[in-house]
Parts: sequence; structure tokens; C-alpha cells
Amino acid sequence: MCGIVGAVAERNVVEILLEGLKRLEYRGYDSAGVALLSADGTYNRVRRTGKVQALADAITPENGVGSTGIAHTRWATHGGVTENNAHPHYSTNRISVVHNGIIENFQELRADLVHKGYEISTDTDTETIAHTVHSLLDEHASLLSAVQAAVKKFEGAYGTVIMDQHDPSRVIVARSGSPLVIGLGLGENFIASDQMALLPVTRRFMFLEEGDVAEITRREVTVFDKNGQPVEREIIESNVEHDAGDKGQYRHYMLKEIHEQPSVVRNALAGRVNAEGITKGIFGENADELLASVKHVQIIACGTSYHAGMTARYWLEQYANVSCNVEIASEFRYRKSVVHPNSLLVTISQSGETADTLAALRLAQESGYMSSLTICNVAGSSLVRESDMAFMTKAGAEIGVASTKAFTTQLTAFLLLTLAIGEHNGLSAEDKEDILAGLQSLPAKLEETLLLTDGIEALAEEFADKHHSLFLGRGEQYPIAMEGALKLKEISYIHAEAYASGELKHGPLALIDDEMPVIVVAPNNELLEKLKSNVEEVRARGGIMYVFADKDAQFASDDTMRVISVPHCHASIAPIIYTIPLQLLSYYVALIKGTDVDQPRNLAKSVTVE
Ligand code: F1P
Repeated sequence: MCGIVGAVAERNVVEILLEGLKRLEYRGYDSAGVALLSADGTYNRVRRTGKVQALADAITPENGVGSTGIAHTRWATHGGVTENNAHPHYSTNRISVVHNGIIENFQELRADLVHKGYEISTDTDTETIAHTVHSLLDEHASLLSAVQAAVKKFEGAYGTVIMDQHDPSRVIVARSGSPLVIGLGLGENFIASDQMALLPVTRRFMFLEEGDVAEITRREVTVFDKNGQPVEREIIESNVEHDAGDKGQYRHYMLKEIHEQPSVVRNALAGRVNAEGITKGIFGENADELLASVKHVQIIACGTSYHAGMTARYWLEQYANVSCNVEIASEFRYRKSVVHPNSLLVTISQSGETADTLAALRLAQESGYMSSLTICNVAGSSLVRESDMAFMTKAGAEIGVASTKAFTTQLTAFLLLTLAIGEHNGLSAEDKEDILAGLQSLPAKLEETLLLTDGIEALAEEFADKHHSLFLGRGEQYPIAMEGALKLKEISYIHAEAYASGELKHGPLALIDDEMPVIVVAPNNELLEKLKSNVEEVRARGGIMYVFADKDAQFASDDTMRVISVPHCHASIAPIIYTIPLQLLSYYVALIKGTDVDQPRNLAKSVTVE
């Protein structure tokens, strides 16, 4: 969840590190720090609580000098948000460390280190990495072998970069459970937790594998696998846009990403589907044959990605006639589950690094699934590398912590998967036509739906003083209501709950009064009449409703009900279309409330710790 950047160069690296941290700030943003080492041995460490800008403001020509350096933006796990707990941490004027992850046995290590005479000066688990490496320096010939010995003592997850004040020519990096990517330059090399951080300085990357330890000098990168054997890791030329981290004309990344949806969905569909059907092989070389024999799909994900999976279940069962379970990764990984015959495991993740989803994949790989597919947005991420098949959503870099375009491209991917599996499982010609026509029309429909912006901006005023809200939906719009509620709570801090509208009488109706806005997602399908009855139940109890409905659904605005007409669309794509007004609503409510839209409090973009 934290961001890591490091560099070994001839030039002063402070600007490279600060720019890298800014580009990673969306991952964790409660404090930031940098440690710099010069060829003459001069060492500087600067740390600040708050945003990376607070750190940048504290850098001066005197303290901002060093040709080797490590830097970090923090999302606190152990120890409060204080300058003293901010990384880099160090041991006895010698070893500096930045770390992403959790050292689970840090209490044990700490007791041992105190016994050896080390003074513990922070509340963090990370400090134990610095002291442990330091304590091993005497018995080892090099920093590299001391780190190789140290990692054997660590339990938990880490992506860590270690620097020795006695040797400015190198840093040692180690990966277990938290991603690290080495950036290769000319006469200089870099390390980061995400390639985004390094795009201004290189496009050549080497992704470390689980258990790797690497030594990085200006001219050389040497990687050792978990058994300590030297290994070659593939060098990949990145095609991620350099300015992907630019807000352009938009006030927030989230707004930019909401408006990018027509073009990224077009991108996600390009070359993969046409009016006749899907293109062969889009899920991988041998995937078509495999998908033909799938009889059950197990979907695993977290957060917004989980909502995409929940929606997909309706599609896979309704259109493709295969049974489907969807489960939150953190639950799935810690319980025994039964694997159905001919089961396909599908993980969904924007980042491809979510710790629980990755752990669930690893667990499932040993449980008898016929194959694993990941629907993911980040090439080279752990889920992509470790799954049998990968389908890239091609949404481009998503910086806003609250996911928007990643979600709609995930849903798009699931419609393609529904076609691919359904083709061999009795997908009806009528449904196939609706899905294909829906997909063809999707980018234009999304554009049309974005025209609702002005009306929704005005509507948002009515939510700004509310403390609670209820989202209702039925069928495949139920997960869309869940996603709408998640968006609102994430960025506006208004408590929002979603219910399948049939559940209204089973509890939530007790909460209805004129202080509790009820947001209804109303598709124009066979469930409409049922939903209308639910709406009447709310009205009869004095509730104020906001109904997002197809114009043909014949809802009329009155004193207790505001109706927002959503463009008419094919039934298959309705969940994608109805997502848009809910995203806009939460964005404008947050804007009015003045919250930090792109970096909401306590959250982080990539949840790499469980
Ligand atoms: C899952 C997720 C996101 C959410 C936030 C935290 O991430 O819950 O949906 O927007 O960024 O993590 P992922 O597995 O989809 O990357």
C-alpha cells in the first residue's frame, strides 16, 4: 500500500525520488520520507507527515543531495502517523530501509534485537528489518549476503530496499508478497513498487519474482531467486503512457477517469469483438478449448472488483448457463471450500497486486480448479504473471483511489467471457444478439450517459448535509447499487448501504425517514414492477427517493421522488450504463463536501497487505 522508489546513479537523485513518490502517492499518503547518500559518504534523511509536497517543501540544497537514495510514501500499518514512524528507518547510523508490507513476527525479532543491544526508536515493524540486517553484517561478507540471511528470518510480506551508509555504490532489494520492479537506465538503475514511479526515467523494466533478492549498482543488476541462485529475469519494454499520471483539464483524477470511460471501453473491445461474435483466442492461446468445457465459475475479488464479479454472476448464470459463485478474497482464502467439477477460477483486480486476491489465487491453484483466469488492468502484475490466463482490461492507469473506469472495463470483460463460455453452453441467439449489439453500442451509450453530469451536479446539493443513505437495486442492478453505495461512502464519507430491494421489509425499512435519501437503480426489465412496489413502500413511510430509471419506465418526479432519466440501452449493458450516474453523484457530493476526492482519508489504491 506504501510506495517505494530508489535510485543508484551518478547524478543527484533527489528530484527523481520526489517525482516518483508523487506518482505513487495515490497508493498511500499519510507521510513520506527520503534517505540520500553521496559518494563521499554524506547521509541525509528527511521525513514529514502529510502529503509528498510537505516532504518536497522540506528539501533544501543542503539536505537534498545524494546519488544513491531510497524514498517512501506511507500508509500506516504499525505505529501512528508521526514523523518518527515515517520511512526510511535506520539502524545505528548504518542501515536505512524502506518497506511495503507487514513483518508479522516483528515483536519476536524486536525482543531478540533489544537483547543484542539495539535501541528501538519507532513503533513500526519496518525498523526491525534495519536492525536485523545490521546485526548480520559482521558474520557476512557483503550487504547482499546479510540481506539474504535476514529475509530468512522474516515472516509476512515485504518489498524492501536497503542501503548501507558505508557503501553508496549499491542498494539491495528483496521481494516477498509485495511487488517491486527494477528500472534499467544508462549508467544508472532504479527500483520502485510500481513502474508508474519510474516512467520519467526509463521504460525498461524487470519485475522481481516472489523470494527474489537483487543487488543494484549503477551499471549492474544481479538477481537471486528464493534459493539464493543467480537468475535472469525478463526485461520488459513498458508501453504505459508517460503522462498517464496527468490530470489534464480535469479538477480530479476521478473526474478524468469517469470521463475516460467511453474511450477505454472502446479500447477494451477493440479487436476482441464484432457484430458476429468474439474474436478467437482473446483469453489466451488455448483458452477457447478450455472455456468450452467450463461448467462452473468461481470468482474471487475485493472491493469494487468484487462488485464486478457479483454482476458477472447474473450474466454467467442467465446467459451462459454455468453456475457461478462469487466470494470476497479475504473470506475465500481462510475457509475450506468445495471445488465443483470443471471449475474455472477467475480473479478480478485493477492493480493485480491485492494481497488477499493473490493469496486466494495461490491457494486455489492447489485445490483442483481446471484453470485460472485473471481479469486485470496492470500488465506484469503478480496476478497476471501467476494466473494461467490473463485478460487485460486496458483501462489505462487509474489514479483515483475510488475505482471507476477499471470497474466498467471489468464488466465489459465479463460480457466477453459470458459470450466465450455461453457459446458452448446454450447461449440463445437472442441473448447473443443483445450482448453483441449492447457491446457495439456501449462506448456511444456511455458518452450519452455522461451528459447527465449537469443534472447530477445540481442533485448532489441535496445530499451534502445527509449522514446516511440507502441504495436499492434488483437483479444485476443490485451489485450496481452496492458499487454506488461504496463510491459514496469512500469519497464523501456519507454512510451508504446497499440492499437488494426485496430485502427492504426485512430490516432497512425501519430506517426510512426524510433524512435518509434512498437511491434506486431501476432497470426497464421484468423486475421493474416489483421494484415499483418497493418504491411505494418507501414513499408510504415518508422517504425521499432518487430514482435512476429508463425513460420508458414511467416513473414521474413528485414531492417525494426525483426521477433521473437514464438513456435507454440494451438489457445486457444496463449495469454498465447505470454505474455512470452513481459515480457522478458520489463525485459531486464529495466535491460539495470538500473532501479529498482522489485520496480519501484512511484508504489506499493498492491493498498489498491483508
Ligand atoms: C480492490 C480495491 C479497489 C478500490 C481501492 C482498494 O483493488 O478494493 O476496488 O477501489 O482501490 O482496492 P483491486 O484488486 O481491484 O486492485
